[in-house]
Parts: sequence; C-alpha cells; structure tokens
Amino acid sequence: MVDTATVLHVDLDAFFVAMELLRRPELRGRPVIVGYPGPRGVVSTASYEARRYGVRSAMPMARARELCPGAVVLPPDFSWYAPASRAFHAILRSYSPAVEPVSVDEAYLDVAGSERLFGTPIEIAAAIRERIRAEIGITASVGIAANRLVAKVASDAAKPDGLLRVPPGEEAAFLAPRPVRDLPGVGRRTAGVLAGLGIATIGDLAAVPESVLEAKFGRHGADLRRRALGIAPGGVAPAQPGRRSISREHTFERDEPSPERLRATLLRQAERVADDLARQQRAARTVVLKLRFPPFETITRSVTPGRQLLFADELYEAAAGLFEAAWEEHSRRPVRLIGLGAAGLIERARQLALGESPAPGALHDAVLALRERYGEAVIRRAAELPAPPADRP
Ligand code: TTP
Ligand code: MG
Repeated sequence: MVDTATVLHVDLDAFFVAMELLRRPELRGRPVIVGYPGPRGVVSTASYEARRYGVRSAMPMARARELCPGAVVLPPDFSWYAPASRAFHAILRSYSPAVEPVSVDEAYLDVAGSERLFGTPIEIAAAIRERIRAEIGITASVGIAANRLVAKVASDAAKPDGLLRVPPGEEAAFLAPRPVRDLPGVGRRTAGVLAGLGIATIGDLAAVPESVLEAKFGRHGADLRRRALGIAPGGVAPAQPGRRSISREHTFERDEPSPERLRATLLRQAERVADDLARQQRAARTVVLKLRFPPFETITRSVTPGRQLLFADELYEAAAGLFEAAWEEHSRRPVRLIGLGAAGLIERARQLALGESPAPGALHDAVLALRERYGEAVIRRAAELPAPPADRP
C-alpha cells in the first residue's frame, strides 16, 4: 500500500540552548536560559531543565529568574547559531527537493518520491536526526503524518529528541486527548473563547457542531473543526519556485519629498526582500526599482550587476543607485510610491570570494532569527528611524 504519511516536520530541540551547551558542556543537565539578561530582557529559549520551573520563551527575564533562581542566563550569540541553522536546512534539502523552511530551526519536508533513494519516511526521519546529531552535535525531533498540521503536532509531542509517526486515518484519534492550545492556529484568545464553551481538548472541539463554531468564529469556525479532526491541506510548499520575483512597495499618504525618508524606505524594503530570499534559499540577479509620481506616472528601472545578490545591503546599494538617477531625471519631484523588487531569482549557491567577509551573512541570519520570533520591529537600522518632520526648523 502507498504510504501517504510523507510529510515530516523537523524542529531542533531547545535550539539556542543546545548550541550554547556545545561549547559549555559543563552546563549540561542544569537549567539554562538564553536571552538578554538586562531588566527589559526576555527569554529566547530555555533548557528543558529550566522549563520544568515554568520558564518559557518570550517570558520577561525577571520573571524567569524568579521562577528559577538557579538558572544560568546566557546572552544570545546569533553568529554562533547561524552556521548551524544553515547546516540544518542543508541536511534537509539533501533528502527532498520539497523543503519548506519555517524558521531558523524548523522546516517541513515532503519525502514522497524520496523512498527509492533514501527509504521509508521513518527511515529518512531517523537518518536526518542522526546526521543532525553527528554533524551539528545537537538533537532534533520529527513528526511524520499525512499533512503539515498533524506532523507539527506530532513533532511537538515527540520532543525532546524524539520521532513520532501518526498513521493515515488516525489523525483525529491522535489529536483528540490534547489541549486545544496544542493545535496550531489556536492562540490564547481562541482558547479562551473555547474554554468559555467548555471545550478543553481537541477532541471536544471536533465534537462541536459546525454551526456553533461558525456562530462564534465566523468563517473560521468550519476550518477550526476540520483541523481538530486532523484534516488539513497536505502539501509542502517548497520555497515557492513559481514566484519569479519578490518585492515590497509603499505608498505614502502625502507625496514624499525627503530623500532621506525615501532612502530609508528603500532600505527597509531591501531588508524585507532579503529576508524572503533567505527563507526561500534563493538569490537575485536583478534589482527593480519602482517609483510613482503624482498623480499616476509610474516608472521602473532595473539593474543586473552580474553577480548574485543575497543581502539587504547589496539590494539596497543597487536600488539606491537606480533611485538617485531616476529621481534626478524627474527633477527630484515628491514621490507617491516607492518599491524595490528582486528578480531573476535563482537557487542560492554562494561561495565567498577571496577576501570577502562572511560577516554580513551572519548578521543577516541573526536579524532574520530575531524577526522570525519577535516580529519585524524588533531590530532596525538607525537609518530606518523616522526622520524628523520636514517642516521642523
Ligand atoms: P523553538 O523551536 O520555538 O524553540 P526551541 O528550539 O528553543 O525549543 P523546542 O525544543 O521546544 O523546539 O525556537 C527556536 C529558537 O528560536 C529558540 O531556540 C530560540 C529562538 N526563539 C526566540 O528567540 N524567541 C522565542 O520566543 C522563541 C519561541 C524562540
Ligand atoms: Mg525548536
């Protein structure tokens, strides 16, 4: 029989802590917290020993210290984690072309079609776990199921250092006893509303008539119930190969006359686009600039510098050059819309040129890691800060 449980969700265990323990083995077995130690710091992640005291990601550090006064607190060191994150994603890509990275330490892959080369999904999952242990020195947990939703819950249930397969047909039974919060997409608010209805487990949720859920949650009601039954779209979207460009654009409420603010907007867009490229493990050959002058005159300019572009700085530099020239041509008139796009997308295959510093990549990965977790606003360049109003003396 064809095995339809071919979706793997792979997630590294206590990733930042695991990386710190690699170089501080004497801390193994102790409660360890990674996060900025200052008064406004929050917990990035905690070792399983610290989690036993109730310490959780995103908790204020002060609270974590109250709960677990004996914990060793280490500041995050993204340049140490980034190469491991890259190695992790590279291992996954060697088992299937259908890999969808989710964050620095997490991805889905579909191994349908990999069987002839690498074995059953369970064998592939075991091989991936072993390679992560041997080549990076840390542990990963894997969930296997017929769809992403159930694979994700399975990997969470397998943690730490575990492997769990949910056979096709057993999705609903597997989910039923778990608290509703274990279901991806059920956040604190939804869980609160559900608790008010007396719904605690995913099984409770699956048993509620759709009409009741629709009354409470509108269109999402039906979806919620399907998910509680373990029914979800099957596939893994590999780094969106169909998309031929990635872009960002911004329309100003008032036509923007300030070159500083226009450049700052471009820089922000370059960073967003670079993030998308990194997530998709792709590079750009061409940068496209779009400008609109009121009321409707829209121009685009592009440049193909003859090398792969990966990082925000590279995209920005190219776009800023286009901007200066095009803006000059238009008598430096105020701009209604500005946009930056990456085109000519290719698989990333970058080798450092001789003498080239790897630092921008490490920095970029670190910024990406922060944003994955805390949102776009967590870290910004000084140049992105709002410029003072133009009319101030
Ligand atoms: P997670 O995979 O969510 O957590 P984890 O790997 O630490 O632990 P688990 O075994 O439960 O998977 O996140 C991966 C890394 O991302 C984590 O090690 C640190 C970072 N992170 C933050 O910086 N802030 C956060 O709020 C979260 C959740 C993670
Ligand atoms: Mg993890």
